Amino acid sequence: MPIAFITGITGQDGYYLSKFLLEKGYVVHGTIRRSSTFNTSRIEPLIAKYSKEDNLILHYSDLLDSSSLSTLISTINPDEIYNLAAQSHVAVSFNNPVFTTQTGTLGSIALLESIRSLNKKIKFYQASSSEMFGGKSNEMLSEASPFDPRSPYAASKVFAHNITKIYRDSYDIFGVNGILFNHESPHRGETFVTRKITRAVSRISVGIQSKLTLGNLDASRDWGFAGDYVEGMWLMMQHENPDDWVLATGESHTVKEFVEEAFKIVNLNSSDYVETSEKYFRPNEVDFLLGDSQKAQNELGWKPKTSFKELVKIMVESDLELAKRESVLIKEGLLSPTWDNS
Ligand code: NAP
Ligand code: F7E
Repeated sequence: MPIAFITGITGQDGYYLSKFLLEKGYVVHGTIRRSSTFNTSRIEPLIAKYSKEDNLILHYSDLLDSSSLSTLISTINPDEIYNLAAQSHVAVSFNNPVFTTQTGTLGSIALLESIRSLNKKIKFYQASSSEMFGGKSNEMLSEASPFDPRSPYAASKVFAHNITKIYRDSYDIFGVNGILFNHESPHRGETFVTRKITRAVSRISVGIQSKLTLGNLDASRDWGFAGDYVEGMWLMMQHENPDDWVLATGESHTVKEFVEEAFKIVNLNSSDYVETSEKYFRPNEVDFLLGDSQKAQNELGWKPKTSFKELVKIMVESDLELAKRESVLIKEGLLSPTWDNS
């Protein structure tokens, strides 16, 4: 059975990728961070299903603790490493720039060094990002487009991207960069804009929220479904030669369009509920992102399967179920809504 090692297994992509690999028959090892509360809620169903037979094994680690990563790699000796862990929130990276940079850079170099010294046959996937392009023009972006990072987050991703290439070229290591454009799902963190919108729309629809406060409604993103993108990550690791590939849908929509589509699903008019606040504007904005995934389509046979409208519907419908349960808890006095102030 092939063995995968995933950093950031508790995140959105960690959930979809580990599910995908476990269903393929992999043994999956993942790193979790010690926290005062449980942080494994996304992967609980996978733990219940796969951990009894030791197909899913979790280890405490942190990207800032290179010795723990090296010990794990030498003990597990995986076939494939997926480096998904990061402080992945762009706005937060302006508030926590040092932590974001350390996490975004040290983990990748520590893992690559472990591969170089322990076993150069281990394949390495780096979670690169469309944020690296900067988004100042309306052009379609491909693997050949220049990087122009606009946040500490994006700058750290450029380092990790480059060091992966450097190890690939210098030491003949199978290191790939997946340059992924935004991908969302019902498991998306609730402070990213899509999930913030679908959570709010659902709560407004069941009468437990009154407004939705956002920042820049004109920013435009190429939004796909996370479940489609993890398959692309795996396909990159199965390709004959390591390389860099863009995964994107080839469509860009503004935040305003996402908002309008989400409210349409619950038959409400967004202009009755949406307001903007300076609080959610960033010191530097990525205005427009649109990806060209032709190379991945031609070389990996990868294709995005979920349209923009389907994605919004999947997320709103899933959040409606959560909102209905919250509504019951509020009526029973077991939950106090605080989201109108967030
Ligand atoms: P996410 O939901 O924010 O998950 C991030 C993961 O990293 C979580 O498991 C988190 O652990 C872990 N983590 C954070 N800091 C860490 C540290 N110092 N040491 C160890 N683990 C740490 O992100 P995602 O959406 O799944 O994205 C996965 C990766 O793809 C990230 O590297 C992200 O930057 C990149 N990416 C994402 C997108 C996208 O649209 N989703 C697009 C391009 C690239 P906790 O659960 O304990 O916080
Ligand atoms: O913002 C605007 C905001 O935080 C999208 C990460 O996964 O994708 C993600 O980064 C846009 C921005 O994602 C709010 O200004 C308006 O223009 O959902 P987001 P992101 O910054 O695109 C890339 C590819 C990654 O690699 C990252 O890890 O929406 N926006 N109003 C808002 N954004 C947020 N979060 N909250 C608002 O209220």
